[in-house]
Amino acid sequence: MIALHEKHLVSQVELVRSRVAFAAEPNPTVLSDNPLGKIPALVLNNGATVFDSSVICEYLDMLQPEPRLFPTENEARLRQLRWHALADGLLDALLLLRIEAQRGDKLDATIIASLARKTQASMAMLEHEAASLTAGPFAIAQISVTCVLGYLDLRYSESGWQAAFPALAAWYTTIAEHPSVVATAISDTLPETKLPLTFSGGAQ
Ligand SMILES: N[C@@H](CCC(=O)N[C@@H](CS)C(=O)NCC(=O)O)C(=O)O
Repeated sequence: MIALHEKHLVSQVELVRSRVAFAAEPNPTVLSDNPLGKIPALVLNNGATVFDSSVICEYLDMLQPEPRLFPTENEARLRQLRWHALADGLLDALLLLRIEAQRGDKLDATIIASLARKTQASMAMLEHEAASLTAGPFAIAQISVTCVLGYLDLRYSESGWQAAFPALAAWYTTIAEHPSVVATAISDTLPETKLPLTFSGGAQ
């Protein structure tokens, strides 16, 4: 959604609210658009579907080259793809951690510890590289990192990520005012669950 706003293409897309959950029966409508049962999925006028979010963003670059989300120059492209992979994998780990943590007495402490360790290491790497990450244009990597930080605020509000990773937090404060980020602010009515994740500063 942030990318659609950046490209000024929101008015050309019909938004459909879809309910999905990893630990539940897949939503049949979503499944018919994306066999992985995940959102987002984009259905084109000719009926073809495009997923996942990074492929949708590549498609938006084809439709509307500016502002560019995926640089064409090799080195800049590789940097963006690497940060995007990191942010995307981090978000997957945070989603899995939440699912595992909510399994009550069936939860697996080894899985929780492993995911917590990976999220700590990933955040530490983003913090370490924050100067170059945040100096760049607002492209695919910066959008993915914005989504992860927004998710941390939504679901892991007690993780202390802002104190542990101050450079990322300072950047997020300014980027949260960006029109495309304001327009897509996440809100949810689900009750807040205390999740087992506390970040520590610096170290991986
Ligand atoms: N890497 C994928 C992740 C998509 C994803 O995990 N979406 C979640 C919602 S935020 C979902 O649809 N979960 C349902 C499921 O895993 O069954 C992307 O960027 O599109």
